[in-house]
Amino acid sequence: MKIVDAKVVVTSPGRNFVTLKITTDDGLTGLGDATLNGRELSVVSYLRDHVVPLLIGLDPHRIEDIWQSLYRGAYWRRGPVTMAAIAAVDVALWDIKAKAAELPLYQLLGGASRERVGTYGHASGRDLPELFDSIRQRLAQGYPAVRVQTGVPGLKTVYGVGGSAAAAADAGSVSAHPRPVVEDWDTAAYLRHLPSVFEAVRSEFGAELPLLHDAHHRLTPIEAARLGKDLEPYRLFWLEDCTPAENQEALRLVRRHTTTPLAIGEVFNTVYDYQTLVTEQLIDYVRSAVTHFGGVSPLRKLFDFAAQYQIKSAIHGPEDISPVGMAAAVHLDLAVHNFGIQEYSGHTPLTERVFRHAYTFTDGHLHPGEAPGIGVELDEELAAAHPYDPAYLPVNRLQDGTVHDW
Ligand code: EZ4
Ligand code: CO
Repeated sequence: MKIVDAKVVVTSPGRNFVTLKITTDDGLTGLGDATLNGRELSVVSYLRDHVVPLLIGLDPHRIEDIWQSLYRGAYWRRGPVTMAAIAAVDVALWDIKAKAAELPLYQLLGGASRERVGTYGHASGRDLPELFDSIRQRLAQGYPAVRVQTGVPGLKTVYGVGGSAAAAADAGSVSAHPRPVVEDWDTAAYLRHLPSVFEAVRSEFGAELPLLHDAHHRLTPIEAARLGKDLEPYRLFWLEDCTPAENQEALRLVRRHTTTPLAIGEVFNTVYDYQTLVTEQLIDYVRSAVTHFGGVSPLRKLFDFAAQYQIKSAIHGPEDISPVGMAAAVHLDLAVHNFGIQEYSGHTPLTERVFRHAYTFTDGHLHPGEAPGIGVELDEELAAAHPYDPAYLPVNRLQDGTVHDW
C-alpha cells in the first residue's frame, strides 16, 4: 500500500479545527486531528509545506518508522506545533491500518480492558447558586464526576467560569474575539475563596461525588501546596495544573505538603516533560491529549511508562480537541490498563455533523464503537462551508496589569 494524497482541512463549525486526511492507492482514507487552539495556521503550514510532500509514496503501514523520521528527521524536535503535526499523521495512519484490518482501532491496541470509559464534565458558576445549577445539569446528563470552577469575589472574569467572555473564548466562540480577551486575576483572593466553595459543594452534593478542580497553571509551588492542603477535607479526585510545571522539580515541594491527588500535562508534548514527575511519583494522572503529544503511538508509550509508577491516564478532552482527536482518545482509553478518567465536553451539533463519529456518550460513559479505524467521517463540503475564523485564547493579568499565567 502507498500514500497517494494527504490534505489539510481547516474548518470552523463554531470553532476552528485542523484535520489531516491521508488517502492510499487502494482507496483507504485516514483522519488525524492537528488542532492547536489559537495557533491553528502554524500547524497547517507545518503539515502542508513540510510534511505532506514527504508522505507521498510511503507505505502507510510503517507507522513507527514514519513517526521516527518526522520526529528525528526534522532535527528541530518537540514543541506544540511539531507534535500536533506529527500527531495528525500518526492518528491518520492508525486509522488506515485499522480500516485495512477491518477492526476498530482499540482492537489493534490490545483490545478492550473495560466495558466503557468513565468521564468528567465541567461545571462552573459566578456564585454558589449558579454553580449548583451547573453541577445539577451535569449530573442530569449522567456525568459520574464533575470539574468545579468558580468565580472569585472582586474578579470580573475567571478561567472556565460560564458567562464570561473568557469562558466563551475557551469554548471557542470565535468571531467575537479576533484579539485575546483579557481576564483579571488575584491569587490571594482565589486561595481565600476556593475552600469555602468546595465546602458548600460537598454539603450540597454529599461525600461520594468525585470532584475535580483546574488551577490552570496559576500558582507558585508554595501557593499550590497551601491550596492542596486546604482542600484535603473535601477529598478531591484531583487538583489539575496547580503550577506551570515546566519546572518539574517544583512539584517536589507541592507533593511534600499535600495528599490531594495531582494531575498535570495538557500543555506537555513529549515524555521528557514528564520524566521527573513520573519517576519521582510527583503526580497521579498524566493529562496529555493524543492531538498535542504526537499521536496514539507516543501517548501509549507514556501510559505504559506511567503505569510502572501506578500513575493513571486522564486524556485532555476540551472542545478544542476535534471529534477526530476525541475518537483516537476513546480507543486508547478503552484499551490501556491504567486508564483513569476521560475529560469530555462534547461538541456543538454542527461540529458533530462535520465530523460524524461512531463513538457514543451514554450515561456519562464513552465507547469508541465498532466501526473499522477510529470511526470518524469528515463531511468535506460542510467543512468548506465554515471556513477558518481567527480566534485567540484569553490572556490573564493581575490587577496592576502584570501578565500572569493563563
Ligand atoms: O484551557 O483546552 O482542562 N482543560 C483545560 C482546557 C484548556 C483549553 C486550551 O485550549 O484546561 O479548557
Ligand atoms: Co486543564
